[in-house]
Amino acid sequence: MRRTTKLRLLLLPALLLGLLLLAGCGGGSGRSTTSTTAPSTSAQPGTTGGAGAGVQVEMRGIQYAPRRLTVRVGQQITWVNEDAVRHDVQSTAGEKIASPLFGKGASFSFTPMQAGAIAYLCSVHPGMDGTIVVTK
Ligand SMILES: [Cu+2]
Repeated sequence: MRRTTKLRLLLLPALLLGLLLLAGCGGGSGRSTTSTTAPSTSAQPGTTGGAGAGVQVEMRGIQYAPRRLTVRVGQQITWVNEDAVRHDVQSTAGEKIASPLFGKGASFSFTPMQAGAIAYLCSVHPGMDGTIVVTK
């Protein structure tokens, strides 16, 4: 008898908790997780070449590579799509970049004219984004 009571005392909170969890799950359905804007991994030396030489960003595997790039004012950046799906380049901060969507093998070029940071993304693929740091 005593044993049963004890067991019930233990079971009841567990049961209630279970119900709460179930209710919580049911109510919150349909919400997709938004892409976490992960702080981009600390600057890797993305800069290549000297004055005037353009730099290339590959669009591969639904990512920009390199994701973070440092260029100089006036240095041309060319995005090349290596994926079978179309991508674009749309800036969200800094100098304005707005490319059309383009498919495999196509490219888009942009030459920054101001120092500063440019954040950009692909309007099609959540989480596909990049940063350009433009130095003088
Ligand atoms: Cu894309």
